[in-house]
Amino acid sequence: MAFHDTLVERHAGLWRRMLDHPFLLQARDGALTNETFNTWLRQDYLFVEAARPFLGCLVARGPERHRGPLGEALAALADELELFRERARALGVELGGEKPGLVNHAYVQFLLATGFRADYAEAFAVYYGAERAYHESWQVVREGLDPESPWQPFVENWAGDEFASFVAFLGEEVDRLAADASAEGRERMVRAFGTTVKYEIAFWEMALRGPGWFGIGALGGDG
Ligand code: MP5
Repeated sequence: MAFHDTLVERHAGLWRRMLDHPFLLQARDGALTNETFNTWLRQDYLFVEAARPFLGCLVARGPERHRGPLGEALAALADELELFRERARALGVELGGEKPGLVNHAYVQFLLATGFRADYAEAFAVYYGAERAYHESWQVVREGLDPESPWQPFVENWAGDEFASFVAFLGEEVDRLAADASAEGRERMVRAFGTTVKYEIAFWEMALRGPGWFGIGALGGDG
């Protein structure tokens, strides 16, 4: 088995839990409320904005062969943020008026700490985890979402063929990095991937429960 699939296999229970998350199943089945979707929308907009330096860090730290493709992915985040703004306008949602919830804040801190301080291979495994997670999660939604739904552009963004090719490329590069890593280095990649999947589950859960901070509620937020 290729190492990129071993990453999922080693966390098969968590991966299944993520793909079976009620947010995704309800979105697929037409049972998700607009309010819950809009919570995800507002929080994920902040997440993508704040996570950009993580990818910038990979561009700077990675091997020369990653500079082009990851540089393009970084530039493409500007279009993705525009997609969020355009959809928010269409849905009558205000972006930027909300602070990052605890899960969002923690996930971003994890990305930045990993990007700046962990082995490059470990940080790359985290990036792969987040991108593959979104690819497969939105594929679940695609199975049942009405193609006319205002949420459909997000399905196309992450479940479509172009993103599938990018995730496949990342998988091949994960394999190359793993082949060059020590046994301990590969274990660090496995563990970091698992932490990423946990954050992905927590992020869907946050959309359902609300973006507050424990004990502080909506008064929370970053700063
Ligand atoms: C992604 C995302 C995908 N937007 N949000 C979360 C919580 N996880 C993964 O990353 P990208 O850079 O938007 O494709």
